Amino acid sequence: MKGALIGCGFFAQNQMHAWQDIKGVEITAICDRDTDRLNATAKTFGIARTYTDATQMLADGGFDFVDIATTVSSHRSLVEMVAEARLHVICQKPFAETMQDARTMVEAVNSAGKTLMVHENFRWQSPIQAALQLVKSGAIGDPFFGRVSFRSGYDVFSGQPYLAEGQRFIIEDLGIHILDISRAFFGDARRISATTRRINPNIAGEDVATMLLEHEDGATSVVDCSYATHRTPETFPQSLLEIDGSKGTLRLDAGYRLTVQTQTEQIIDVSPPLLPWAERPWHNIQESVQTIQQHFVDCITSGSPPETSGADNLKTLALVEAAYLSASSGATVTLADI
Ligand code: NAD
Ligand code: 89V
Repeated sequence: MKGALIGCGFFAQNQMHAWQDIKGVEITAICDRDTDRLNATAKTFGIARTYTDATQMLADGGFDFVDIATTVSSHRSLVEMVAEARLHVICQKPFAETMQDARTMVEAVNSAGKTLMVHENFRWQSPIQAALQLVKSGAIGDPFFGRVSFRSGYDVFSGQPYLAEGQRFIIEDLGIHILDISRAFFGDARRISATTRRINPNIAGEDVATMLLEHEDGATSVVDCSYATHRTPETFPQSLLEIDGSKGTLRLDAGYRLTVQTQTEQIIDVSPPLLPWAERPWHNIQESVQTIQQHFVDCITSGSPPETSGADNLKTLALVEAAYLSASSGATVTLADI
């Protein structure tokens, strides 16, 4: 299977490493408007075909899928171009700036009869997968309450300066992952209420968000995120879990320590492996990049829809929109209205 990548920035380096390690996949062309980033990436990964214009790369073709690793404002036009070229597409989160853009992209790729997956990788982290498997196996009975928590003081702005500039920050960039994890455990939500704060005076958007979700099956989850939390141990980029079920509880604590309490107590080390190209503390995220990209390839091969397909991601994006609406209005928002 041959692929092409658009966007050779900060995070695309992880995607390129992961493609290199996925059997049967070769990235044959890359594109970035920034020639320094383009050439540096071509050199690191030995890519001969380089482009500064995605239209030209798509016209030349020679690949089966396109990996879009640009920031959100370019997603709609790029996804539509890839759909027009009748290729499979994997696109980074946040998938879209508006629900309308997201729905249009899903429709465009659907009409082309191709696979569309959103690179929503946090639910694919191996510690989260270990917890999900336990809950799905019925180990703690029916889950009725959950907390998915991401609190950190890590400086994300040095690697991704654009995060300091947008009017929206933590829900759109990070909360989107944490809301998606909540969906993976508890299913879709009926209603959400949220509060936000900006603690760091040097950024434009909110860096603290607390969200309360009422899920369709009656479970409640609290999704809380902060980049203004300075504490030890610094847990970046770990998502922590507390789940209460009818037969027991599960906790994923700092240091990838998973505790399951039923009649007995089980403590499991679910530390993610350190892939050869990965580095701490990002290795947890980096491993999930490889897992999600492998899932994309498997889905194209088998013809089955990805778990984090474009259509699925509409539900996560709706939670993001609803959370901002709730935070600004002070009201609880019904997801069906988004
Ligand atoms: P970045 O700004 O470092 O890189 C984006 C690159 O895309 C830039 O080099 C830019 O020149 C290029 N680009 C933009 N529009 C283009 C176009 N139309 N044609 C060609 N090149 C174009 O950004 P980043 O930090 O790498 O983030 C990229 C995306 O990845 C964002 O949406 C971000 O939210 C996401 N991200 C995801 C994770 C994760 O764990 N899933 C982690 C970090 C970032
Ligand atoms: O995963 C992400 O989307 C990143 C970070 C972990 C820094 O929030 O932007």
